[in-house]
Amino acid sequence: MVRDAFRHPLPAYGRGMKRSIERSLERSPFSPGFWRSPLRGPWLTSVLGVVLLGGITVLFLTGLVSYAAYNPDLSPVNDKTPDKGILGFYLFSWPTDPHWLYRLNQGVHVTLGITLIPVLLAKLWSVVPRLFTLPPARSLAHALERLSLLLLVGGALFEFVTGVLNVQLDYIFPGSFYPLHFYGAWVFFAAFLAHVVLKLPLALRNLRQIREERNDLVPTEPAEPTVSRRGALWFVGGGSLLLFATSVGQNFDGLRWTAVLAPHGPADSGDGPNGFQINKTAAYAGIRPADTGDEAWRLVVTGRTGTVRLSRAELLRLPQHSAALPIACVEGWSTSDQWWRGVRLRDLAALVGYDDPPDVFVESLQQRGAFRRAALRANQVADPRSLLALSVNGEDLSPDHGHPARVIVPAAPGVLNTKWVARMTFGDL
Ligand SMILES: Nc1nc2c(c(=O)[nH]1)N[C@H]1C(S)=C(S)[C@@H](COP(=O)(O)O)O[C@H]1N2
Ligand SMILES: [Mo]
Repeated sequence: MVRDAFRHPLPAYGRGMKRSIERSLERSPFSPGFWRSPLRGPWLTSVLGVVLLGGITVLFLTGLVSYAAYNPDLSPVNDKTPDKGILGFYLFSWPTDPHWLYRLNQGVHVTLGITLIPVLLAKLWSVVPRLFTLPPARSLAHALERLSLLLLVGGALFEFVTGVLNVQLDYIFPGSFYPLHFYGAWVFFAAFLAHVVLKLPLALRNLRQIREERNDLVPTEPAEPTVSRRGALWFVGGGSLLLFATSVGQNFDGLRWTAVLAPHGPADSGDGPNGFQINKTAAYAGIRPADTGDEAWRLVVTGRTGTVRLSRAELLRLPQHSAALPIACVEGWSTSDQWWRGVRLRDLAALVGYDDPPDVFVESLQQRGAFRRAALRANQVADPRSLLALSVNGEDLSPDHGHPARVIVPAAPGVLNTKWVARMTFGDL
């Protein structure tokens, strides 16, 4: 009886089951019939792919350059990626010319990254049926290819998400954004390169051909089109343009009000000489007015010949110099040139025994926070435009811009321009 049942499984039940599995497979993303958009096909995927090839290459290069700008091989504080090993092979002494170098580099990196989001999403949408290809791997080569796609897609999403979160949410990963975004970039770019080598010839052929080859992206049962492929491209491009137009303004003082998407957005930093973008306010950084007053505050400068303590009045009696320089933050916002005035860093180095300026380690009054100290390289200290600024645009620094004194260095990332400076230690780092 039991054996009989095995040999003749309940016929009606069995057939019904098979049909219902088939039907649910048809409705599931694993079935080719599930993906019906007539927009999908080699042409759309190729166009988006070629745009990303250019865009992501620029993102990678500006990212590497931005990383070098942090002086990550200057101990002890700048290096957030001490295990970088050979990934730091290309590091170079960040120059001080042209003085808008970091502003341009980072503006391009962040603005382009934001602008490419719709293109990336459209590209992923255009190939999403392949995510559900069955069987998962037909051969070892196919398995390896799919694994590399996992790194590619995962890497892309990871880099875009960490980048956007860092820009929008003010460093929600304290101190760890740099290693995440940096190592992630190498993994992503390696997979990206492999993908380009494998697919670029095909993409170019798809773009040149009048009649495209059918491939697995073309739906087997296409739905009625609701928009042409060109229309879809315009839609993606329009999305990119909108993102671009609502973020690029954060790099220009007069246009900042247009940067409605930018977190620091339309300026809230007030009018007057100190009325330009503020990153962290004095209150946020926990700077107490009692510690910055003329009575309490002293700049402690240490070097070869010992330690010198200077009040603000004494600093003002040293030779004063001016420099027109921007603040340019890693987050992709920057100010136009501001007119800073104060004491040259190299004059402070000379005060403690260095005619030939060495590196300097700068510490602020701030007790906590990632950016309360920074190391500058000798070439940055030596530049005559590098100042310990006491005033800006003809007025004393405001508390939020770093009163009583702040560092300003040409072409350097904003984070190296330490505010509320308390101590400077000159010497090779
Ligand atoms: N002490 C201290 N200095 C600091 C910071 C900080 O948080 N604390 N932020 C840095 C960063 S990330 C930037 S972009 C600039 C911004 O300067 P601003 O607020 O005057 O525009 O200050 C830098 N100096
Ligand atoms: Mo910054």
